[in-house]
Amino acid sequence: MSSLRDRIEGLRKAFEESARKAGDARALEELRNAFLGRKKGHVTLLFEDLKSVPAGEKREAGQLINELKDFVQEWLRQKAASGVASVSGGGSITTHGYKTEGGTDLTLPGRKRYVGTPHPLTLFEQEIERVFLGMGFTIEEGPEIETDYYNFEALNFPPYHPARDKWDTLFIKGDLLLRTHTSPVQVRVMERSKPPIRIICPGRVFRHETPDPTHLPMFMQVEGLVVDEGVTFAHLKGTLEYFLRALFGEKVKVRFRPSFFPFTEPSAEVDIECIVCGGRDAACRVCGGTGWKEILGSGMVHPQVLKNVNIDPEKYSGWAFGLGIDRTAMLALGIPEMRYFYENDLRFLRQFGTK
Ligand code: FA5
Repeated sequence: MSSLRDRIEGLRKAFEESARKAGDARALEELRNAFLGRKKGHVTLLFEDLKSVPAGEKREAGQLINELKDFVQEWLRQKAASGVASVSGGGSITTHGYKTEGGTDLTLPGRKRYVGTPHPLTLFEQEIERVFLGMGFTIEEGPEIETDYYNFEALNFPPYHPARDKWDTLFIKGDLLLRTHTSPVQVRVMERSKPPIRIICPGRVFRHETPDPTHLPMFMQVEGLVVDEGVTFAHLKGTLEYFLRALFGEKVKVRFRPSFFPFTEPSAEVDIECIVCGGRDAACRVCGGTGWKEILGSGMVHPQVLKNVNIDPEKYSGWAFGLGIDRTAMLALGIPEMRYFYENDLRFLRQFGTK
């Protein structure tokens, strides 16, 4: 027993001496292996030798070995906690004693990395496109910076016409302006193609507007245009009702209301039931308590517009619509504020698409 006691005392001194010299994480790790290593560590071997200690002395011997083990472990723990463990270059040890690469603590929980997803308005626009592509429409685009001619004049707004006031325009310079609607794309497409025409044109539009829950100075529209022989208002109504049912479900309540646009005659605006309050909140900031919200303007293409692009109005007729994507999306998704779409708050955006 006394020889075992001497051995333990000798090992403690040897550990203290080596520990004083151990200046970095690698040396500490070596020390740990030398004393606590699972096969040949000094302390491990002492436990092996315990098997041959006479039964009467086993308890005391085991206690002495455990004290040495605790001493070594506690010393290493304190050293690691004091920062030596984070010494860089190759492996290091953590406070838990796990070997790591380049100072990384493998025992810490992982960091969640978020994968980017399309913006909810992009997803909604794709949904709209899917329905119209299914009906044989094709997709066209036009410039966001337009001339007065395409944004107004070709659409039957003569200069100084009072209807221009409805589209509060952001002018750039001279004849150039930020398009106030996607209708100029109708004109560009009709100029370069012959009927039959069946297109939609999604894009950004700009107006000098004060933002509120359902109005923004920059928003998205999708234009639709059909020109062919024998096209009637019934086609317009049937197509838009089919489209809105595909988007909102079979039970959606929709109403057509007479309206005025210089480039369509007759014209109608389409309202959808207020999905935010269901018409039950007199103070609803989305529908103002009416229970309805306008989502699009539409009508039969004015004969003057067809003449402007050299399409014979005696032979051909057409219908068109312009839908607010942001406003329709807010109703479809039950969002009470259109501004949420543009605030880039990840807590809002992560609710859409794949997480
Ligand atoms: C137009 O812009 C016409 N060009 C629509 C049209 C096209 C009529 C083809 C006939 C034929 P209006 O200004 O009403 O019309 O806008 C159409 C839709 O855009 C609105 O119903 C609404 O959904 C959306 N919208 C209008 N102003 C804003 C705004 N400030 N913020 C967000 N959405 C808006």
